[in-house]
Amino acid sequence: MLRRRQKAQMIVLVVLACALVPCLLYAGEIAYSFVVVNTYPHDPQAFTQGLVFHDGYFYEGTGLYGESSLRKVRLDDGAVLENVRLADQFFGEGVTILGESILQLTWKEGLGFVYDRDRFRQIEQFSYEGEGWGLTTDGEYLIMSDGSPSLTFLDAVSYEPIKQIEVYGAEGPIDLLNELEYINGTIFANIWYDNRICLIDPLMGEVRGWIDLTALHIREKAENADVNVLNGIAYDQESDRLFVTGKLWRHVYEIRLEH
Ligand SMILES: [Ca+2]
Repeated sequence: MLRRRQKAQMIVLVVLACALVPCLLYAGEIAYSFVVVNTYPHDPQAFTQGLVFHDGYFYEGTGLYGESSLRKVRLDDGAVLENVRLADQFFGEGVTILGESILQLTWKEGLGFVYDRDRFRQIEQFSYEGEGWGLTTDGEYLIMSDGSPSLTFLDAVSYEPIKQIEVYGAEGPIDLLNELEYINGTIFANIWYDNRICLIDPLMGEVRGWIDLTALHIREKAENADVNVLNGIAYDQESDRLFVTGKLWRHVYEIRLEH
């Protein structure tokens, strides 16, 4: 009888602890609002899987088998200045720039492509385990997502995995992490089929905040009923400009965060 009572008390304690701990640990998550600063044209045929900004241009990776590409895109009018088509058996995914190289993942093919940034030509390939989704860099490592709550840090020379972090917030593990952008010490991540961008501590994987971009998705949907999900985050380090778009969206939005 005593044993049963102790057991019941323990269950109550565990339940209380489970209820309280998330509040204590994750009270720091910030809900950011945003304002649209500028709107730019985006190719509505571009199934955006990777987006990065460098020196006045977007470098955009698009997906789908038979349609995947790497593009150099002009900001002001969305003109595609360079376009490398991937072979039909590759589904293009995340894109980032490190030094003079552009790197692009593929979804289930386990193969990454390295391009010379200026000549826009493929110069190297590398292999990795699992699926490729988003890709970014902290300037030292490549950081990739694979559709799970894990982010894998790869050596930038050998492409070997160095470490992995699990992204976790008040909602628990954050699954389906997609396109990425490392911005001033925080990883910004799209989440597949979610209108929110998740802000992540790159050291331990804790969620620092959220940006709810539902209003932009509604705006795109009003123009094109077939529009796909929010996906694509790029940052202009020189001018502190944050850009977002989506798959088949007609616009890239420059947004400013507020909270
Ligand atoms: Ca990005």
